[in-house]
Amino acid sequence: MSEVKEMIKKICVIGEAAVGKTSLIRRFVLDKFDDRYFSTIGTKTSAKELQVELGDEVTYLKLQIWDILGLRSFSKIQKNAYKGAHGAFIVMDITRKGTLRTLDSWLLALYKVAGEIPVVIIGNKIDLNPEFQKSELVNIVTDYGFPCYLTSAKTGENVSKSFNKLGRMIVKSWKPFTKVLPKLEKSVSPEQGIEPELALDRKLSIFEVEDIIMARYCDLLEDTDFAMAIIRNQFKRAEFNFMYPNVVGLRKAVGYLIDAASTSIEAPRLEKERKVYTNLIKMIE
Ligand SMILES: Nc1nc2c(ncn2[C@@H]2O[C@H](COP(=O)(O)OP(=O)(O)OP(=O)(O)O)[C@@H](O)[C@H]2O)c(=O)[nH]1
Ligand SMILES: [Mg+2]
Repeated sequence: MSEVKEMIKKICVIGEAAVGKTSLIRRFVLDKFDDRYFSTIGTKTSAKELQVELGDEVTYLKLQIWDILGLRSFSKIQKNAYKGAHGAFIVMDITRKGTLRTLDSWLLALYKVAGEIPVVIIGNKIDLNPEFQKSELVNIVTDYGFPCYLTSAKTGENVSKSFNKLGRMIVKSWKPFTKVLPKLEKSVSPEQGIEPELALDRKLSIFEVEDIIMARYCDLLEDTDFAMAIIRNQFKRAEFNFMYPNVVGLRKAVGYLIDAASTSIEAPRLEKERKVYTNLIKMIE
């Protein structure tokens, strides 16, 4: 008789901005696609169940899928989101060759937080360049032995296959060929996106400030998913576009965020938090 197991596992979808992370998740979970681009505000989760069969064993694997914005300035949000992940996709856009060179820096940031978890590499938007050679993708991952797929969130090509593969790897507790982290730590330079800790005597960019405020707000509410839902709503209410931010808009959005937390956080704590945000905004160059 076959054995039946159930598991709930967290996976992250990471990679540069606009490579198609949200679109891949949308295709997999809802079987839909949208040509318009709305960059993900922070993180957003969704869920889908897979059935993984290994020999006599059937595993019902519920994937909690974390969609994480790709813009590099949001490294705090990104790192927070990797905590406790059991698997990840690193997504690249085959029509933007530069994104193919970003694997190591994403992998390093992920593995520093989550350990050497199973990873599947995605070269997305294959519908836009069907001539693209898979070997180009395979070459950049040979050292690790990660599986790779050329996908299209638009047509659905290889999307379910990629999720099924990652699911199987998680159930089998897959590990990379060699210890990856020490090698990456030597080879990836800070300019490749791994930001040094913030020195508080320097000026900050508005994106850095947004990143710190959003990450602090998630810590404050002790529930990233809930906090991100509030952030999305309040940014919308303040008509604040976090990709094209300005100081006046950010100040207004932050005011709304503080108000929205007033039912769950005690006033003195919230007042302290408001002061931190106000001071951060003053530090914008
Ligand atoms: N032709 C084509 N377009 C795609 C594909 N996947 C995504 N796109 C488009 O690429 C743009 C960016 O897609 P998103 O899924 O929002 O990208 P993202 O990686 O989530 O971006 P961030 O949230 O900013 O990090 C959108 O206009 C999508 O419609 C694909 O496979 N083929
Ligand atoms: Mg997105």
